[in-house]
Amino acid sequence: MPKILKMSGNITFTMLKPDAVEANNIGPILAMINKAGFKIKAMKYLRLSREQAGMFYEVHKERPFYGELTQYMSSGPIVAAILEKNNAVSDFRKLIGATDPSKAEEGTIRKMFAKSIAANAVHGSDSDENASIESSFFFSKLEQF
Ligand code: IDP
Ligand code: MG
Repeated sequence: MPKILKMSGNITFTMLKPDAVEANNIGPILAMINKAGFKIKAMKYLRLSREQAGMFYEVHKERPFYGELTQYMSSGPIVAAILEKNNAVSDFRKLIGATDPSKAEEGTIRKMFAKSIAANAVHGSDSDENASIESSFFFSKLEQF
């Protein structure tokens, strides 16, 4: 592939959130992600501390739901992964659907698996820049394939 086409937009970062893990939905969600054409470049299963969740979501620290969000995201294990595909960020946002599952389209991951606006099954980066920042929060170069 010509370098210019590979330069941006080909990776995104995701987390399968505590509600998805607790409900035994890791397998079904990963199957949807693979079926949609995303390749897994890195993956780990871990539990964030409250402080680590706070660091990850630092951009939201002034939002009213920040406390609830960081408590929730540290309430149980998650799966973190880097995904690769052309137009990864926007294609993945389409696959997961709206933040509020009651507003998510039919067939999206959040429509199918999310419990609420906070416990909404999956995270997806909102820009190429954040995909890169979020990926390196969880994974060293040695852990990316
Ligand atoms: P996104 O995950 O669709 O990008 P953001 O606005 O970036 O949505 O919010 C980050 C996360 O914060 C959401 O995925 C959700 O878990 C949580 N969140 C967003 N809005 C609310 C809310 O109004 N109440 C509780 N939690 C929320
Ligand atoms: Mg976001």
